[in-house]
Amino acid sequence: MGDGQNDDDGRVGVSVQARTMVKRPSMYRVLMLNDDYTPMEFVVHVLERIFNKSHDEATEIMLKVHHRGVGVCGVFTFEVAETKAGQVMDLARRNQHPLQCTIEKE
Ligand code: TYC
Repeated sequence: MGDGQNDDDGRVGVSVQARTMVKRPSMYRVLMLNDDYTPMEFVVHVLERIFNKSHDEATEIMLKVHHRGVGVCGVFTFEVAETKAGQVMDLARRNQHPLQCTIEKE
C-alpha cells in the first residue's frame, strides 16, 4: 500500500486496472436501413417504442431513412446498442417485415 501500484504482497498492476475502470466506454450508433416493404407506420412505431422517440422525431428519422437509405436511431454503449438492435429485428420478424438494423462503433 501507499504508492498505488504495489499491494501488500508487493504485486503490481492495481493502478493499471483502476485506470481502465474509469475510462469512458466506447459508444455505438444503432442504424436503421431502408427497404421497399416495411410500412412507414411500423418504422415510426419501432422508433417510439424501442428508442423512446416522440411521434414527430420518429417520423423525421423514418423519412430520413426512407430518402437516404440509412439513419441513426440513437447512440449507446455496446450492450445497450446490441440489445436495441436485437429488439428491432425481433419485432420486425414477428410482424413479417424485412426491416434491418445494425450497430457501428462511433
Ligand atoms: N421505404 C419504406 C416504404 O416506403 C419505409 C421504410 C422507412 C422502411 C424506413 C424501412 O428503415 C425503414 N414503405
